[in-house]
Amino acid sequence: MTSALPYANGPIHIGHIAGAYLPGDIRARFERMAGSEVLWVCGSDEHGAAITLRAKKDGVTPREIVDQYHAEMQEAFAGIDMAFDHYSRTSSDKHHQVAQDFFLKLLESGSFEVKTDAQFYDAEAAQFLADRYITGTCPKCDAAGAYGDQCEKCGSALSPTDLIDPKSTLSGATPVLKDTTLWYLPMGRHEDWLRDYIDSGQFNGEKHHDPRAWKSHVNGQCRSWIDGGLQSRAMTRDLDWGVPVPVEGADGKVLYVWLDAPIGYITSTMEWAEKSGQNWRNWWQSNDAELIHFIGKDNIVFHCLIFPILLKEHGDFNLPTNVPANAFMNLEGDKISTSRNWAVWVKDYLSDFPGKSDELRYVLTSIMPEQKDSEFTWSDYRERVNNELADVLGNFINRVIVLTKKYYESEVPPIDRIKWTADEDAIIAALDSAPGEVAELIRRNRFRDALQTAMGVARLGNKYMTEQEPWKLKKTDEERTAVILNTCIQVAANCSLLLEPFIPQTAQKMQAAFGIKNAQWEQASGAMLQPGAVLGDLPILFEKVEESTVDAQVEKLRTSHASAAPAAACEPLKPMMTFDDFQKMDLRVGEVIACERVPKADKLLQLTIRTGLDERTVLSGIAEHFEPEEVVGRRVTLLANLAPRKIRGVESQGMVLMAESADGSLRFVTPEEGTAAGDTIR
Ligand code: B3M
Ligand code: ZN
Repeated sequence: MTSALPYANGPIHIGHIAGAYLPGDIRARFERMAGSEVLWVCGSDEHGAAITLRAKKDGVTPREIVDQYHAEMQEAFAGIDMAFDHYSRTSSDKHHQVAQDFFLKLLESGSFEVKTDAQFYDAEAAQFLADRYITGTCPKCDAAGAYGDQCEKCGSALSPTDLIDPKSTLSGATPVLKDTTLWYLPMGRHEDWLRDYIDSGQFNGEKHHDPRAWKSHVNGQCRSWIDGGLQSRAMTRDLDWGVPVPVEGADGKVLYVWLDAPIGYITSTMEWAEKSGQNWRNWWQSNDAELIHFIGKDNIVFHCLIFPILLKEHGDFNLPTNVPANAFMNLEGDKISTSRNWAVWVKDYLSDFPGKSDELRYVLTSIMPEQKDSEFTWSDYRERVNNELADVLGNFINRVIVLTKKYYESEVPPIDRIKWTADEDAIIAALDSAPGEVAELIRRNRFRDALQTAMGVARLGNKYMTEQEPWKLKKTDEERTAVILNTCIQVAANCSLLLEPFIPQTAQKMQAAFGIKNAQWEQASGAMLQPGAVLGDLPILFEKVEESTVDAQVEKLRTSHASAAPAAACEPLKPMMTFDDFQKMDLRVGEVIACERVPKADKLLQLTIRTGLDERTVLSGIAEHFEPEEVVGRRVTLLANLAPRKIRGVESQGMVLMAESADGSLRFVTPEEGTAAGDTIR
């Protein structure tokens, strides 16, 4: 099993954990308890534009960036108990060697098409530009700041040459197209077998996996990529940071990060195998091994289409049997954003809530974005910790320990079968079925349901104790009291097993008190602790969270977000222009007299504007910010002599000026009261 290699360009936040790491940890912990042969590897992804852009921004080298965050990320993962078998890093010599060998094997087998292509080159920075280093106006929705590979406003996949007025983010200069040699992966060649692999779980004419075990949003995204036609993708880049292309004369060229990073899973396995005297091939090249990738939804194509092509072309590797990608987790009503500092950093959480990693694991698992985006709020965090962990699990376990100590000097009391009732039968039946139910849900990657099923056992025990009221019976019916307490103790012991994959620290404290060593899943049963066994002491498992505590966290989020805003607010100044350039623009006051949505274009509004010269149609990418009725009647600033362009079949004649703030919100540039349609703006 693998979890996505996090880019070593920033700290780990709770969205990362809920997305690609907590699922892997829960599954790995469970399989280890179930006695399966399981290996869970990960590592830092240290190449790619994400790293070099951060280095440029901070004025340091990529090596300094990756060294800092490789260490920080490992610390954060350890702090929240991500129990990887091995955690590697792709800047290591070992990985460079493995990735280069992999590339050469594919080169020899003719997997690539070598093409000389025009690529954008920044003469001032003397560097070819990766897609993310080029920004310009989106040809689809007119939005400024679209990247060479994608417009974040309308989501369109772009190529750098599609951009209008492209600029280099390194120097601001207009890049020039310059020929360079690139090694392309002709993905179109693989369309037929990929379609079988995704749609029917077939590979090499045999059943490979059950496609119904895959999440529908994963299959869906792959299918739409395949149906859209698989374009050839360049697998090398002209950059100086990355795995050098191991070909004579390819100086200054590196492997595309999405070629080298997934191979990082293999390197990580090799390093683990060397460390533990195992044979890595048993995990990647053996017929009875399964390969599961835990990732976020933005990595689906790379893990379900591109990496399988690379593995198949290499010829010796297994392909993934499941890629249960999670969606995204949002935070307090907004997307988590590193650049806007809108995040709960794991490191900060652990210092604000020392010893509370299980509380965070519990909440993140409870709201895990398994099928669709979900939302973390501090009030929800507080409610779940207080009402579920503290009031149900913590309260139940505490009463079991306290009452057993008070009535039986902490010894498990014997059962008198005469006093056994159907109530106990029901509890034991639940204990017999829970382990199988939880196991099945975990293996189907339904971690929320698995956790709630395990917590259901604690809920059942708590309810049973409250209803049976052993503290009342103690005086009048000793034997019945013993039956009830013994049953509660069995429930508590099962909770300590069933909950371990989710909240390992708490579970292990409970197991220690119950004298359970080296807990195995199969130990879960209705008679885990025999009469005479002695229960150890246990402190209160969960402290309640005060409202003021979470209010402070929300306040901290808002202020840290605001503090980040000024830095991010000002986009870099565009290259100088001349007065003549400015003279070419004809800016007018316009009045919006009608406004409607554009069918199938959820970002666009169609405005009808009275300009004093005429009434004209202008399309504007503001549909996510304004309702049509909010726009009608406004005075706007209009660039009136912009060449008309057809967008989504509608001719747009001009552009309405908007001011974009750091948080992405848009506002109109409104001419003052007293101006009228047709007034010239100078
Ligand atoms: N470094 C993470 C991301 O896209 C990316 C995953 C690589 S897994 C091989 O955020
Ligand atoms: Zn766009």
